[in-house]
Amino acid sequence: MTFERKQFLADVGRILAADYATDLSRATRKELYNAVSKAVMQGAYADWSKTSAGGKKRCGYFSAEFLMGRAIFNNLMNLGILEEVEGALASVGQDLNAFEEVEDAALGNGGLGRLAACYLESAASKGLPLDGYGIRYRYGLFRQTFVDGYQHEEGDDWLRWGDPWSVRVERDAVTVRFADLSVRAVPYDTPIFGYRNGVVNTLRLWSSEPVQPFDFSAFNEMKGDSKAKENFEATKICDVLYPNDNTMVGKMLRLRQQYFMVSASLQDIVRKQKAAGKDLLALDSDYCFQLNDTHPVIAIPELLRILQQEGCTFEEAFGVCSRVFNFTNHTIMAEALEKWDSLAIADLLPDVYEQIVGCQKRLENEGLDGSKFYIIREGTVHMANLAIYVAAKVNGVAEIHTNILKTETFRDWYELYPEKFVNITNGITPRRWLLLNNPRFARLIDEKIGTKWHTDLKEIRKIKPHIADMLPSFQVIKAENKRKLAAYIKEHEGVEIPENFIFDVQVKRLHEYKRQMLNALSILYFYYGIKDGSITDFPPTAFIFGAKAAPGYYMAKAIIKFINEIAKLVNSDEEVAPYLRVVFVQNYNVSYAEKIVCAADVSEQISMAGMEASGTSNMKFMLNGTVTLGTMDGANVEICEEAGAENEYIFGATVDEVATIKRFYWPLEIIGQNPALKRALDTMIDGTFSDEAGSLKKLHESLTAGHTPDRYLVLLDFADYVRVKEELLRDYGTEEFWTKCLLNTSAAGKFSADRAVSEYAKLIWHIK
Ligand code: 26Q
Repeated sequence: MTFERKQFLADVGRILAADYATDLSRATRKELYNAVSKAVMQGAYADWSKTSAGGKKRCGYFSAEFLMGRAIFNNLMNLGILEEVEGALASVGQDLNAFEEVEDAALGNGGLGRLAACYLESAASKGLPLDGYGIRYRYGLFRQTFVDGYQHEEGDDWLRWGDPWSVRVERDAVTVRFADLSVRAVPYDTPIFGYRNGVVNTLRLWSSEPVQPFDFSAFNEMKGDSKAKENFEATKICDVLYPNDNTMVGKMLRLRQQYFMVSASLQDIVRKQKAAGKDLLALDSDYCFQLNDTHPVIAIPELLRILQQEGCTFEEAFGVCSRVFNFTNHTIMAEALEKWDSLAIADLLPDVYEQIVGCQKRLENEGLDGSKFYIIREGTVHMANLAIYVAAKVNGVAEIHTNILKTETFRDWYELYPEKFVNITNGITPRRWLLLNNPRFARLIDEKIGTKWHTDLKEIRKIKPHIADMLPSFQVIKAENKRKLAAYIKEHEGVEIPENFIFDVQVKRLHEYKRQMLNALSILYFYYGIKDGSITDFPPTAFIFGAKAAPGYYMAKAIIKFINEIAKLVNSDEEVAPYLRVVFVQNYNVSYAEKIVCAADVSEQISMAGMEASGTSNMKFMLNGTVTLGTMDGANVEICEEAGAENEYIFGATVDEVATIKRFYWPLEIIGQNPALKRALDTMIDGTFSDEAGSLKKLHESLTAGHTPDRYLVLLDFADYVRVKEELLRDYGTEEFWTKCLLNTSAAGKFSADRAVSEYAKLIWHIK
């Protein structure tokens, strides 16, 4: 996009006048943000219509979540006009950085949703024809605050001021039919700008509306108000993102959401194919679809239904589906694998259910062992099995995860269809996660090796011979990033973190398997150790947490309360003040992550081995020059391979050890042998912390009592964790330590989302 300052400011002025009857000198921040964004959109429109014009095979990324974060800075950077716009605004006395207060688009929970966002950006930057399809939730992920240490949730009213980055495409609206209700699906398109290559792909999010905008029969006193109710139900479908991560909640409205987005997307695409006079049986020469976990898997029976409605036989339609659909699994947690009550689907979507039955029958007709291979069993539909049976390719998201899928979770299916299973290790976009969030570090790298790494992250290994040179500047940059983060935390959380402290960070969704508890207990261990003199010369460390808990996840919320209580205890104790600080930041989101990732000294990736499919924050920290304190889980394993295990801090039971230990695990023995651990645990029940609600007591029980105490082996790994953590903290600040940091950056090439989408394109999508 070429940039002309005068023209740009004139455009902004025109939009301000038209939309808000105001001008550049009087506009509020929100008005100015909307006008600047719209001016950019209009400027890029020609490229957008050019790219989406078609002509080559495209992939649709079907996902219930797209965690895009803030659009403006990324878009301006990718269009190559960040400095120009900043300058133009400065020339009229306005500050681009004021847009830092613009809220994130938080239409996702965590890793899976952010991965979708990174892949869209990377695909556009690689010139790959990938478009996102999802739901335009009226409310995104809840906003989190803490009240007396407890999480409180508020609605995320992200559309209050409109969304200047999307356009409503009325002409592509379709009708989605449920047994009890028909709704209109209207798409809103958001441009996805490639990094300085003129490519613009599309994120298409569907919004639900009543088929009949207003029904005057409501005024007919002879009739009931059933239509009015129906209109209300129609808008409700897109009301809110379900705030769950790695757990499934079997709510009918969630099923409606899933069907709504895939039905709308497929109807839209089939209609266009027909209008272009294409043979629907050859749909796979123009399209393929990636199913982001099981959430959009109902697309399979929906396409079967549509194709038969268009005159295909079941077998023909099945053939098309087996060529266009692919499935990514993001979790081995049993509670996240979607299962739906057959009756629920049959009631809500009878024609779709019929197709699922068709798949089950087809599978039975193949003479497969029904105890191993089923889609419907005992009145339950297993969405992952449906996906694996039909899809062309099934992939896990890190080597270790794909191996677990092959040997455990989906072992029987893997033995049946070995050629279907592939691994594509996750990746992150280096534009948002280094160029944008850590510009000074990016410039330091540019100075040494040029800018090729911006679009080919493997190049970053070339900094290796320059590491010694880079150390002083790197330390200055990190210190500056830490200062900025500390100031932000001071302002937003009211906690002071001295800048000479080590910043030890764990940010991710709150889940028992991610073991924030392990981190929390280690802090208590250090705290009491410093107080009783058994730990001396402790390196001053700030433990920084960020995490949202699913509102219905009792234990996760209890862990937040526990950590907030620890923070209160530690931060108000003058004796330990020179050594310890604890802060749990509120409302952790993409924009907070951008500030935190560039300022961290330690990246905590401490899940129980075998539980974290991949993790992606581990990659973000690594790229920004942070060592990993972690278990051999998810992508940590590959991080060790790339950077050398000697440059990370690894502890704990491995997947194989976990499997054997779990069979005879008895945590009380461990507690008995470790008085310091016992003291840390006792704080949950001995009155150290206020616990009127009894949640800390329940936490204590989850670790020590019941049928399966300590399911995630927190106590088993505790001693090793503390040992390695102390070793890390004591290494901090040495030349050797800083060298490790930069070796991590230099080895992060593999974890580019550019590499990941290229693999998808080549191995799965067959697009260029
Ligand atoms: C399912 C049904 C009903 C309601 C909610 C859900 C639901 C929603 C979100 C289930 C799971 C999720 C999210 C899962 C997720 O984010 N998984 C993470 O995916 C990342 C990207 O691959 C991995 O890096 C992480 O390891 C994995 O935890």
